[in-house]
Amino acid sequence: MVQIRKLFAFIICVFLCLSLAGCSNTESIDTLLSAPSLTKEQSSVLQALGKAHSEKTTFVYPTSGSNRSAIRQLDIDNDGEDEAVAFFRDSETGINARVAILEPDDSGSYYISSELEGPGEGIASFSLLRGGGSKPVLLIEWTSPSLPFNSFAAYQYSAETLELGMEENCTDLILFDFDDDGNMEFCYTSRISQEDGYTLKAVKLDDDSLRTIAVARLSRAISGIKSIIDGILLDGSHAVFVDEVTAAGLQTEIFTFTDGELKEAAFGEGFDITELTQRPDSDYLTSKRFDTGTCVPSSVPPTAEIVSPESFMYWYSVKAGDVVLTGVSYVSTNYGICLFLPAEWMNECTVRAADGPYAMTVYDIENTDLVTLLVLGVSDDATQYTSEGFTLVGSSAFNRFYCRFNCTEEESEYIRTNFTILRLGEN
Ligand SMILES: [Ca+2]
Ligand SMILES: [Ca+2]
Repeated sequence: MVQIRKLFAFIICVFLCLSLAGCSNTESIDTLLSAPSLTKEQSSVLQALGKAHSEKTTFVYPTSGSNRSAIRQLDIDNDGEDEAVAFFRDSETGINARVAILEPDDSGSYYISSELEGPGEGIASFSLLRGGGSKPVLLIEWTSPSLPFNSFAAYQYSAETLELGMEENCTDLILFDFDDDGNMEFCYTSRISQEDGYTLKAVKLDDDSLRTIAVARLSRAISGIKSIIDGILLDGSHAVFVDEVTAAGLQTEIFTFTDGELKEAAFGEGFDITELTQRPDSDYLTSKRFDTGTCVPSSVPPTAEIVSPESFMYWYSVKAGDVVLTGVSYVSTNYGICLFLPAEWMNECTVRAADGPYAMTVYDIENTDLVTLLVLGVSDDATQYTSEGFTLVGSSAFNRFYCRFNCTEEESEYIRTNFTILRLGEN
């Protein structure tokens, strides 16, 4: 009877959790959601966990990343057969979440072959890294609401034993293939101590073992990390953009991955990328990927000869170690848009808020309007404006954006094709 109650509790849990996990887009969860009932494998995994743990066992769902399922079938020892990986918490044995690996037996039922307690109460994300060797790495980012940072732990599984390899605190962790060999590496920021600040480290699965291949010390002025993202610079090199919290606001440091090292992007043309990216607004984006590469926005103009420097947002990237200007735009964080303008305009143009319903107009030195931006709600009638020559350049969930051009065909084409909807906090 106890066993049945346990299993029943588990099934209630799994249905509750599945209904909460509807936003996931993994194949596994789609299959689970569309299944009329639990599959034989899932029931068997539930039974195995129910036998080994108390009634106070609940599943723990990863809160980010593409794998949001609490049970996932993966071949984590590379033997050609899937194991089940399950995340759960048994509040009778502790508050931290646990990971269990379950193997199918000859009759197709699952049994727990190995399980470990994680260093946190929740799970941010997990992934399976493959290197050149035969042993993949199960990488889990664990969360602890009571701590100012997460931790990650890397596990390998063989001979039915899950072993902990690397474990460290991390404020942020990203996966990307920064040496272009087809296998993912990972990169994370970690706090050394209050006095010694933070580091950025890159780790590669080489053959069967994890190796820290690059370490960079972050600016000593920072008090926290907002986020890290990967990007590609103008010269094609991989870079990590670290958005940092300082007493004065935010700043970004850029590290390039070259010759097996993380190098801080060098200064060029008299610019310091960190100074360029200092900004007080915590909601403002760190960087944005464009066709030409990833750029960081700045209010600092590239020269002193600009007629109206405060009108524009300048986008910088790094080429061969030098900071270079790659774009000029008008940015409206209110509307979440970025209107790129021909770079030569910055020396002779001004951007001004226009009259009436128009969001802004760019004027040349003779006060001729070159382009006017109109913002309408998604349900507003645009007929009047299209008859005045406005054309649609983009739309978001709330607005439609129109431009009226009074410039060359080439210039208007450039503005139309580069019009960008910014989604703050995403890239
Ligand atoms: Ca296997
Ligand atoms: Ca790689």
